Amino acid sequence: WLFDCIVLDGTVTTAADIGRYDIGIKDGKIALLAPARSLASTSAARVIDAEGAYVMPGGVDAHVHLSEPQLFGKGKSVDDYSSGTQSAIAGGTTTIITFAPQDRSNPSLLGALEEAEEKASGSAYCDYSFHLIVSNPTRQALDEFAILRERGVSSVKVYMTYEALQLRDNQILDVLLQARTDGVTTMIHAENGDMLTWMTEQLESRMLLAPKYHVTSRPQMLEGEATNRAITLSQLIETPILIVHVSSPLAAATIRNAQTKGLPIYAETCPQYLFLTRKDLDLPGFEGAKCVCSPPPRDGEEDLEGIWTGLLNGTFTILSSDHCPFLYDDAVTGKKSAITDDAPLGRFRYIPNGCPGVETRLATVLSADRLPPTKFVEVTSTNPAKLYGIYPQKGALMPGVSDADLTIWYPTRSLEPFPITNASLHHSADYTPFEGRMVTQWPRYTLVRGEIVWDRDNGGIVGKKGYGEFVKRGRSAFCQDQPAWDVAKF
Ligand code: DUC
Ligand code: ZN
Ligand code: ZN
Ligand code: ZN
Repeated sequence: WLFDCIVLDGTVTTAADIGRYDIGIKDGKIALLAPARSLASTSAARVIDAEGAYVMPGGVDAHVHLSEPQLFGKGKSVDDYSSGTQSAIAGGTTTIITFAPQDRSNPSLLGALEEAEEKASGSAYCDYSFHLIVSNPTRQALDEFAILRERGVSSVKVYMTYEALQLRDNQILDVLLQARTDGVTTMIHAENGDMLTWMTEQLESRMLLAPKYHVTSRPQMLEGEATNRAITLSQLIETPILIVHVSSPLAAATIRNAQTKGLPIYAETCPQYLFLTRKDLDLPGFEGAKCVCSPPPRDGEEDLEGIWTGLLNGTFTILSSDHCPFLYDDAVTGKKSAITDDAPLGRFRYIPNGCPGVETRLATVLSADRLPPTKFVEVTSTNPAKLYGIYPQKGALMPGVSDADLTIWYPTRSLEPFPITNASLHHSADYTPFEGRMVTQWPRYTLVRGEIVWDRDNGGIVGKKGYGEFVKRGRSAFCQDQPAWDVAKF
C-alpha cells in the first residue's frame, strides 16, 4: 500500500484554510494533501469517502476532569479515562488534557502526576496529557516545575476559590514567577472565593437554598474582580496566563482591555456560556442542579451574545468543555447529595460544580453556525494545541508532521436535525445539561493517529481501550523565553 488510509474529497478545514482535498495517511501521520478525488485510484489499505463533508484536525479539549476526588463540593467525578475518552472520541475530540490535582497535605506535585499517569495508562481511547493543579505551592512543589517540564507537562492550574484549592495572591505570585522561569503556562480559575463564601452565608441565613441561588451567590462582578486581579498579578511578573472558563461579558471586557494594552492574557470559554442562562437553573424542584457549574450560567441572551462576540473577535483563545461529570441521582456522592431533610429542594452550596460536555462540545458549537469554520477549528483544536505546547503534532494537518487525528463530519444538510439525549452519549454522568438541544451535525468518523476509533454508522466506538497515548508537551507557542525577573526594576 502506498497509504494506510486515504480520506477522499473532504472540505478540509484548518485554522487557516478551507479547500476540497484528499488526505493520504501513512504510519499514523498526515502524509499528503492532494486535489479532491486525485487519490481515488491510489492504493491504500482503507479508503474513507468524506463526500464533501468537513474534515478537520481532531478536536483538542484542553479542560477535562476525569477520575478526580471531591474538589468542587460533595461528589467525585464519575468518568474515568475509559468512559471519558470514549465520550471524547464519539464527539470528535482526539486529544484531551485532564487535571492532576495536588493534595494540599503533600508538599510535592509528583505524586499527583504519577497518580494521573497510572489512571490513564492502558485505559484511554484518545491521546491525553495533564495539567497539574497546584493547591500548595511549597518550595519543593515550585522546584518541581522543572521536572514537570522534563516529563512533558507544561501547564499548571491555580484557583482563587474553593476551600481545598484557593491560593492567596502571594502564593499565586510564587507560582507565576516559577512558571516564568521554567516556561510553564499558568491557568487561573478567577472567582473571588471570599466574596462567594460571604454571599453564600447571606443567602443561607435567609434559607435561600435552591439550585438557582448558585447563580445569585456568584454575580458577574465576583468573576470580574478576580479576573482583574489575576491580570494584575500576571502583569507584575510579566508572564502569560490563561483565564479558564470565562462566563461573563464583564470578565471578557476586562480581558480584552488587557489584551489591547499588549499584555499576554489568554482566555478560555465553554459551550455552557454560549447556550445556558440562569433560567436553566430555575426549574421546578431540584432539576436546576443539572446546570450548576462554576462560574455559573449568566443572566440572559445579551450575555450569551457577549461570549459569542468574544470568540469571534479573538478575546477567547480557546473553547473547551470543562467536562466535570457528576451523578444527578447518586444519593451519596452526586448532585442529589445536596438534598437534606431541612432543604428538600437541595442546598446549592453542596451541589458539585460542573457539567459533562466533552462529547457535546464540538457538535453543539458547529451546529449553532455562528463561527466561520476556520475560526471553529482555531478555537477548538489549533489554539489549544499551540497554547499547551503540542502544535503542530496536534491541531494541524501538516504533511509529514501532524498526527493523523481527524474529525470527519456529515456532508452539510445530510443529517436530519436531531435532539441531544443523554441516552446517546458515552459518559458516565446520568444527565446532560444540553438534553433536547437540537443539532444539525455530529462527527461521522473520528481518527486517532490514522486509526478509525469512532464510526457513527458502523459500530460506534470501534477504537481500543489503551490505544490512547500520553502526549509529551513542550513550551506554549504563546510563551517566550524571558530574562530573569527583577524586583529592583519597580
Ligand atoms: N472549575 C473547573 O475548572 N471545573 C469544575 C468546577 C470549577 O470550578
Ligand atoms: Zn504503515
Ligand atoms: Zn475552575
Ligand atoms: Zn474545570
